[in-house]
Amino acid sequence: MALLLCITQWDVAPWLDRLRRLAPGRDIRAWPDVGDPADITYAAVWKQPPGLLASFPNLRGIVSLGAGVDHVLSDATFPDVPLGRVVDGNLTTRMSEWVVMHALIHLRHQRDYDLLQRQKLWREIMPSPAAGELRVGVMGLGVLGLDAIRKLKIIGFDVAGWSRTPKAIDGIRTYGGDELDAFLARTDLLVSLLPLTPETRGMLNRSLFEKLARDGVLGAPVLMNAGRGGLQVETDIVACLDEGVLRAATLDVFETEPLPEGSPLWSHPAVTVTPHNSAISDEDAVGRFVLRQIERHERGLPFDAPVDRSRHY
Ligand code: NDP
Ligand code: OXD
Repeated sequence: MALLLCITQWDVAPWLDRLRRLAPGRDIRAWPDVGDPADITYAAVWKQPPGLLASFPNLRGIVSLGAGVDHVLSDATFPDVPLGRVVDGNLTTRMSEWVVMHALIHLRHQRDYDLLQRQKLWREIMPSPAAGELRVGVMGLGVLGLDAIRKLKIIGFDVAGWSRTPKAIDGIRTYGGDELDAFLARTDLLVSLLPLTPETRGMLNRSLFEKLARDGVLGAPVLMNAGRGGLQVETDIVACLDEGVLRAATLDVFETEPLPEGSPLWSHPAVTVTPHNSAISDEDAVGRFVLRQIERHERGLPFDAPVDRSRHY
């Protein structure tokens, strides 16, 4: 009965230390030092090598070390065992901080003021709308989208949300899956907090950007994406920025990560890049969460945040 930590692209050592400290009595191993594959009953994973999980004959459950699971489910040989994902209050709060901060940066022209400061120019940028004049649309009303939209609303933004199934949120206009065009037509600043699934892949593209509101207070619509890079078509983003279809883009996630040195997004004057850290994880909290999921499963209980594999999220 062993828990395998299978992490690529992050340093596994601190995770292993942390989990062993939190659960000293448990047999915890770190890939590639698996030992006998028959010992592995649970796996906690971030971008596992394809085929690896299928090689454990006694595997009973898998927990993604992130909130997203596209990195886990992209493995065609993914075994038929329960899959859980991270839902953590700290992670959710961090994401909302990122969303609110960047929405305010756009509202208050902060990137333009940074430029003026470097030129020692004392100048006001007008018009300077209030939050209530900017129509923010949040795509994805799950754990992250719901928290972000409520916090945007508290700041005073004119918010609305869109999700696959319709939602009723007190005081907030919401749109269901088939109402995407109406949602886009009232949106000046689009925030994507969607998972990457076969349905959402590539949907942040030119045809969607062209449906955003053209009469907003910022002059042209703004895109913010912290969902997954696979949602966006980066050549369309750059072309739409250059043509004025979009005014600006703030991106935390990219088609290829780390963002390649040659990407035009790095130096585009209307693009803000953050390195997939909008929702910084508290590793202790995530470690405790993962161990709690395994304890629950051992007691015959479902994971706290089970993934529906037919929906891919
Ligand atoms: P949830 O599963 O709680 O919510 C997903 C939301 O997206 C739901 O509202 C769901 O609709 C909606 N959705 C899914 N598919 C569609 C679709 N085809 N059309 C319309 N709406 C759709 O996820 P979280 O909020 O916890 O996380 C969202 C994503 O954020 C993660 O999957 C991950 O990719 C990303 N993420 C990024 C991080 C970062 O650091 N950049 C950190 C953490 C997460 P419905 O409500 O109807 O089910
Ligand atoms: C996640 C992430 O899915 O950090 O949690 O992207």
